[in-house]
Amino acid sequence: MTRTLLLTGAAGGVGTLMRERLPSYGYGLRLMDLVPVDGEPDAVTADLNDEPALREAVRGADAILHLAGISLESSFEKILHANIAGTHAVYEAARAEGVRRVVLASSNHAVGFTPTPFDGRTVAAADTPHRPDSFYGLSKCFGEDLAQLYWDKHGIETVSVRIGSCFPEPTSVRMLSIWLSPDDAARLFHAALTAPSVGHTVVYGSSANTRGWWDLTAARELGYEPRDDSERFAKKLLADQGPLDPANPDHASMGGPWVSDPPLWPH
Ligand code: NAI
Ligand code: 15L
Repeated sequence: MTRTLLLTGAAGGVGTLMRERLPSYGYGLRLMDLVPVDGEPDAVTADLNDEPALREAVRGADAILHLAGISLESSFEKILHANIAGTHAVYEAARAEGVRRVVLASSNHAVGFTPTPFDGRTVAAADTPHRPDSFYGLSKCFGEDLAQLYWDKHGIETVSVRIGSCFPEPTSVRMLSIWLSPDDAARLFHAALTAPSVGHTVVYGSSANTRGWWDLTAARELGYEPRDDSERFAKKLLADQGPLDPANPDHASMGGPWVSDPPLWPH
């Protein structure tokens, strides 16, 4: 049976990659974004904080993949509106409309000040306290805690995915360790949408990277089986950029250069 999935942030980078992939897993996609979605006249064009529009988009959905929001650093006020109030609005709409499963796009920047594991050990989601590296990262911490609240209080289940770098290819040496290929992202989101009894589970979202920093056990327990590895990009990236250096403050934490100079949202 087709499951109706609301995809917020459908016009964005990950949203576009998932629109191309998730239908083959049997989902009927309902799309929403602040801006029109190319070639999708039925998509809902609205702010997450437009309650009637959001309620209508959520109504009848079986689950929500919540990707919408500011995906880089911005002023606290803008982050507050899009990521904090916006994510709260998604959970309120889910509660009001009886949606029982959300997959939440959290980020590695929720824990960006965690030291880079140069010792070769991997970091597990459950062991990592929040150490945001930006207001953006802070909003992802909020999202994870909000998901916990809506599970404990309202029985809405969430998998919070601390996504690494989800792009067609890694573009930095740091990304070799945290790359989530688009195909693996679809595998992971599908596992998160269908695994039984997740309560609120936090997982890291990366491919099976040779240089990976994260223990993917929690994601694998949902049924995720990553198939990609960034290693095929390593030779060129290392030749261009050199290896990560523990003495370089922009390499010393998992958030990379975000700890000192996060990329800014352009709008
Ligand atoms: P993106 O910036 O390409 O897409 C975000 C979309 O959200 C945009 O289309 C934008 O119009 C929409 N949006 C922003 N504010 C909105 C609002 N108030 N109401 C409705 N829609 C709004 O970001 P990307 O790369 O696709 O990321 C998707 C999600 O995954 C984001 O939540 C991001 O923080 C998260 N993430 C992405 C990573 C990546 O590597 N691409 C890594 C970690 C987390
Ligand atoms: C994120 O959370 C951002 O949304 C994405 O644009 C990348 O910068 C990614 O993290 C990353 O750390 O590479």
